[in-house]
Amino acid sequence: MSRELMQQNIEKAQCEIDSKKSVVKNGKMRQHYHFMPQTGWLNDPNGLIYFKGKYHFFFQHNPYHGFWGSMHWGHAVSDDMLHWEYLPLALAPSEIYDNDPRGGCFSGSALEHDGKLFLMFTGTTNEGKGFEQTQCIAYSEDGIHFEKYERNPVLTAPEGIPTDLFRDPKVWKHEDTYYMVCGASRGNKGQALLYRSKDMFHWTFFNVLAESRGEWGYMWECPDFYPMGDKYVLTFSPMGAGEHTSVYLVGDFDYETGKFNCHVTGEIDWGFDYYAPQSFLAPDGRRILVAWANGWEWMPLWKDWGPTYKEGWCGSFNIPREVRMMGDGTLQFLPIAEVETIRENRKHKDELVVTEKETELTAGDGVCFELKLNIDLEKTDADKLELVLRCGEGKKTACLLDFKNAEMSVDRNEADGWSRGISRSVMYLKGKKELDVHILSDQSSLEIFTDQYQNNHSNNIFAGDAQNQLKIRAYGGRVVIRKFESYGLKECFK
Ligand code: DQQ
Repeated sequence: MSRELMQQNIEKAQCEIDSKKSVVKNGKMRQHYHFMPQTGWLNDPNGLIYFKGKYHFFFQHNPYHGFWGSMHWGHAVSDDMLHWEYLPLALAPSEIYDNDPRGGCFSGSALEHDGKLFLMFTGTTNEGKGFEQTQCIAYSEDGIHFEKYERNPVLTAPEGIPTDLFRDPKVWKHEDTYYMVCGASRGNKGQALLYRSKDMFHWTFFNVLAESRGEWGYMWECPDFYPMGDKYVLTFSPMGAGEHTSVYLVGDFDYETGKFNCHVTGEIDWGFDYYAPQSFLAPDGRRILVAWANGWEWMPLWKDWGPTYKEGWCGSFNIPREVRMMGDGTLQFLPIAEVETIRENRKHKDELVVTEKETELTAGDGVCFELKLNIDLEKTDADKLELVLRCGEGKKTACLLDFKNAEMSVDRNEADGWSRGISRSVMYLKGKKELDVHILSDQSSLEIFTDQYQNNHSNNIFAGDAQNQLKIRAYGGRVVIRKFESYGLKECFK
């Protein structure tokens, strides 16, 4: 019976999607090469996996409205993480443990086991005692149609952890044991709890992998844990940690004791729109990281989720990134190389000297484009470089690289009459001879990567097609750009 109920709920949602998807497709604000829903709301990436020859992305989804509510898992497959085929929804609320309208099937992960695809998710319900979050399982033979495990939930909140702050299981297998890291809160401090299991159905608490001492907030959402070389990386999105939306810790992990000794910390992205990242392994061994390009109302600089709900959708993923580790244990986050396959219309210059006079550049159609600069810091004597992006009709987004103070900022206060805020970060310029800048612009987003992909700003802006100019100028001297390259980027949304 319960299997049928989920199926009915999926079919109902599917009809809704089919009836509205052409409106979204014809919308003016929809993305062109970033992953987004066919209709409705999308937030966290879930269950990312390469399974039976395809990339599978699942996502937190409300198929009914461009606002959060009643969480389903959407599902799509791809060969390149850019062109997607949407599949039937994978999970819909249907059970006593996941059927609250302000709950549903919350975030989680995927694992292949015995040729089947297993999803581990958080069921969120409210039986009158407040929200209760428990960890649950669903599985599929074909990777398309899922069935919830009849003995769900497989894990409930331990003593001392509020039942509404225990969620987002990330599972993996090491040797003959399964492990799971779960986000939690204890005594108002965020925690990543580590569990282990011999069969994925019976779990025992192993250790607290890491916890906030106050600096990283009161609750950790969407933790992830994976090896890189001989180190381990823990990432999470802290609630109540100011402007820090996605944090990474690098350290040593011991499977005997379950102890993680972290000695490097960093920020994945400084922008307003980068949250709940989850990683997975591509078949060629790359560690790929995908996040939700938006944020929550409790964030200090949050304004709202943007105007796209008017076109029947809300939410996209940031461009998938490859994670690499530097010699000092810090991490780099590079847009996936697959982006090169959708490039067109290359423009390049081997040397470009930027003065205080504003110069216009060209990049694709000025809306969907990629820009790469390599700044020669030794020949540059200016204090600052300004890149004026998506400019036109009196609007613009300004990216300022302040060499003197080693600071970077992205100002979207004049971007579109809707967005606001200035995202800021430091740059690591000491002893550097050059500075790289890489920009990806899509219809409603700007992602700016600098400092060897260690200093990144992802911001949504809702700029119209007439905002297609790109300008550059220096302040207090000249900036020498050793290499300038730009491309248009082709349409990928089906
Ligand atoms: N979004 C999900 C939760 C998660 C939060 C609910 C993070 O599972 O903690 O949609 O954005």
